[in-house]
Amino acid sequence: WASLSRWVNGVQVVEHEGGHLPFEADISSVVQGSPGSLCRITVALNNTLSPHTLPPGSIQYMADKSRYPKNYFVQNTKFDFFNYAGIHRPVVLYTTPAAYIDDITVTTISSDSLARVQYQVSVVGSTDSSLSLSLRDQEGKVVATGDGPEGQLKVLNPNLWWPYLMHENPGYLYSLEVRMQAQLDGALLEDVYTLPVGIRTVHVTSSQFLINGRPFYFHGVNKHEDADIRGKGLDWPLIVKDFNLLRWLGANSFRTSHYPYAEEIMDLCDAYGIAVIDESPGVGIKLPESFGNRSLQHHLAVMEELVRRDKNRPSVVMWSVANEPASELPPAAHYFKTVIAHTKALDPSRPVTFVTDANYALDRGAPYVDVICVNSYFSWYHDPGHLEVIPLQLTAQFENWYKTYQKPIIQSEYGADSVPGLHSDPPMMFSEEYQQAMLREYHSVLDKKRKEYVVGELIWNFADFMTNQGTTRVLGNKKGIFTRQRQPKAAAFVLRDRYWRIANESSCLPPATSSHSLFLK
Ligand code: GCB
Repeated sequence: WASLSRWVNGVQVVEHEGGHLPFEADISSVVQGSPGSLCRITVALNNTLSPHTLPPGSIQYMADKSRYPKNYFVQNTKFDFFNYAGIHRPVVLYTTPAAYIDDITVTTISSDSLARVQYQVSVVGSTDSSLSLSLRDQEGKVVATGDGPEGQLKVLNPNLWWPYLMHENPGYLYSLEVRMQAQLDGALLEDVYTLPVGIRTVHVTSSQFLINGRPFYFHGVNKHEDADIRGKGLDWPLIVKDFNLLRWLGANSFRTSHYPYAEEIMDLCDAYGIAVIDESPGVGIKLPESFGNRSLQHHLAVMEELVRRDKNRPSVVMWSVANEPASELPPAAHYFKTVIAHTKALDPSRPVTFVTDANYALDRGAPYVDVICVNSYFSWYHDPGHLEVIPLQLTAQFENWYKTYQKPIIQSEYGADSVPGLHSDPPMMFSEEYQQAMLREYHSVLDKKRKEYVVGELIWNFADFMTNQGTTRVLGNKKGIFTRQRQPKAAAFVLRDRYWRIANESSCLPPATSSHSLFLK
């Protein structure tokens, strides 16, 4: 939704702008009845998108009375997925003691033999509280303890958090138990919060993306929160299925294109070792008025909400502040400089990017990113049907970007639509064979450049998904390597062979586990 208001027993308790990210309201003062008495919660949602919302959009009134009824209008957007309305994720009612643990921030630094878990805890409701912390490993053994609102826990011989297929035990999580005791009006209050903690580091050089000091290559996907029946709504069996497919594919990463995903999905990324490029809903920022101060202030606020939600997740290895904005426009320089600097100030521990499809020579946001993320659709939107142009055009794309910026590059989107079951020899557009052939052409160039400075490739898209209707969409976008029902197309097998081969080349997995068998945790 674009904005939401909520009333309890007729009293407005909260109003929030923007979807995808959590917010809350303290309703104690309006639910004062006796236990068991009824209380009415009213929610009003508005999914109208304006030039100042994220994502932006605009309402267009159709004035031509000969063609449209009176007051006829449409919602225009500049993004390629269905603008589902409604509440897509759980709404919970919870209680706390009058004084409680409000927030925890954890960052980790490590060498092979020693890790430091730095923590900060904030308490609300009391100025007289004490905190004690204990860190347990997966066997339940306490490996470090601490106290007070900030400090460092030292862990000897830590089990590091590794991405899937980079280690035989990926996604290792400790659990940090934080206990608070507070005095309030003569009463002793207690609160406990347990936070999963993964110990890992992320660094970027001019040509590498390092996790725990080792070069990491993103071989993964772009996703959407989308499926039949539930649309965008959270659906546990679907999530479990998707993670099984990711592991079947040998994918070690995904980008949350083009908005923050449900926390339940992020929990599985932490636990399975799927590295995430965590993207804000800054998609389709194209209109000049969407680069103004009002939009900028909202974008900064959204980044605060995103970082606050996901800052403690080891799976999140980079923030993406936007997808394919009009970054060649003059105001884009100040806009992206500001959004990226703000995100880095909120979280100095992670690299920041945005995903571009602008020309390397004209892009005004690229000077501020840590990693260049480029989308391209050679032989699809450009030179349709001409697979033979890919090697030359893709090589030039990488070389131009690298020469200009000397930063690592991720091919953050590439792909072709295919209608499942449509076959063609020679490969023609929209057939499964064309999608396969296009992948192979891209891969031949990626195989050369990943030895130099290309640090990842994310296919567009994991699965087919719903979009607005249009002459280029056939019941939605068909660039999935799986159908919308999660059945593999021929392209899925091309990627599966490739991802497992890349993983085997670079991992420290013992040979027995690097087969094609499903890697179950
Ligand atoms: C893009 C967009 C993505 C679209 C995709 C496509 O560049 O980032 O949202 O769905 O291309 O298939 O056109």
